[in-house]
Amino acid sequence: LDPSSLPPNFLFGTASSSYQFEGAYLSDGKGLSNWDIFTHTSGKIIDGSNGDIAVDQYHRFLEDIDLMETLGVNSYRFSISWARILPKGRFGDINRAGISYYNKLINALLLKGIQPFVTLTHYDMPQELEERYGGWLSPKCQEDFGYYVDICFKYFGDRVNYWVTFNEPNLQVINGYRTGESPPSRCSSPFGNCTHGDSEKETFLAAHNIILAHANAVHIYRTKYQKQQGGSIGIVIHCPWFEPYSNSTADNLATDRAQDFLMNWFLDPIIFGKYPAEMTKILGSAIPKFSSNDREKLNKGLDFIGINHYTGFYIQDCSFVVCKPGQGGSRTEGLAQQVQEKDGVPIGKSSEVDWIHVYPQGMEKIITYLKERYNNTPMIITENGFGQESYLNRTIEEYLQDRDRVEYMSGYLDSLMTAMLKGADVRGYFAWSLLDNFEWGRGYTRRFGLHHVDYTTLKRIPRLSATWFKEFIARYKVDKSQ
Ligand code: GCO
Repeated sequence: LDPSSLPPNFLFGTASSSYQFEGAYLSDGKGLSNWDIFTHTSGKIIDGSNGDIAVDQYHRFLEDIDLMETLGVNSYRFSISWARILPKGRFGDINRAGISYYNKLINALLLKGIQPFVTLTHYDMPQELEERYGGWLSPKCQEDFGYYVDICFKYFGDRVNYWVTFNEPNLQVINGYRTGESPPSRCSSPFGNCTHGDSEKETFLAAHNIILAHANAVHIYRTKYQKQQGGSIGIVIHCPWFEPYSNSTADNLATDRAQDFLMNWFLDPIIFGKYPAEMTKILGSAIPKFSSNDREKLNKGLDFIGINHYTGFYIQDCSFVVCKPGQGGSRTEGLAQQVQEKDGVPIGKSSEVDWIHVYPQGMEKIITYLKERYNNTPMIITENGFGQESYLNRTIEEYLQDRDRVEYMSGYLDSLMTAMLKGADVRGYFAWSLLDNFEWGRGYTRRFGLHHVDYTTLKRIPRLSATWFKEFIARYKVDKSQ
């Protein structure tokens, strides 16, 4: 493992998101977001918790930046809370205190030589927009998003070199409109307490509106700001690695479909102006169409691909096995089932988190796949990380000795560097996450931090992995300064 193979100006950072970190959910004029409403609805979050306080980064950002300085990172990925800037979306005023908070955060980062890497929305939106017209189901949201991002570019863009429009919109729409695990909590089958909806259509409609909102945001940035501000703009996609279950043609084709129905679904339109052929063929009228005007805007609609990569799955074709809907087994999921075991053997070492198996080869494979499909468009690993489950009831000391996380990160970084040595254009790596934080439906039961958070005092304590990451970055720096 030799970080010296990484190019100069490689971004090293940790990632976070506003709802998972900030807290201060009613402070200084912030409006309510769809996540505020969702977590305050009973039965949605496993431990009954919410992000009202989260890890209180809103009040503790200076302390957190000190932790980053100690790590030696040169970038911080965070998201802006849309409802903190526009409490009622475009149907109300700009919240000056919100602007001032992000200005303080950005300036404090820059003072320590840490580049802000800004996600414009990480799953959250003002609740007002959900209520007025059903959020992303309405094309009107494209204009709302345009209005919002223009404000962000205008107020912060002079100091921000990296913008991400959406975080994992592929998971956002699946969780919001198919499984109901996220707001607006609509789902196909009435299990749990989600609202029954026509998820076969809604998932693709919401995705379509998000793709067009992305294109519109990029258009605004490119025409009004990019030249003078000089930054770049991209999108972050949830990208696990899919490995064919067997070497049969059927499983290979199913794997292609699984990739289409999860990642290329967003990346193909943004880069090539159209949905993957296989999706259009299988879905017919269930997937909306792009007009020629849309296609124009979509053409090469990003400067980099943000990759959130954690794990790998095997993919099985559904003609020969009984597939489970929700894991790829339905028509709208491409009839390609995701499983993590073959003949009882998991794809990689199991971790405490059910969906994460440690499969470091997946990092090189996914990067190489995207490099080939998208002509080596610059890529940035915007998230990679390892979780601990709190039901195992450890002592703090035990949580701090996170050897498994160190092993995970070093394996994945190794695999990343191998892909780069073979020519992949990767520009950065962000670990999820700086601190333990609010893990969506899992509340505070799952810990992803390089630093442990004591939830009674909110004290941050570095884990072994923080020290390890710090030493890794230091080796890179020494080499680059020679
Ligand atoms: C995302 C992720 C993060 C999670 C992380 C660990 O969408 O970017 O959901 O917010 O906390 O992936 O599961």
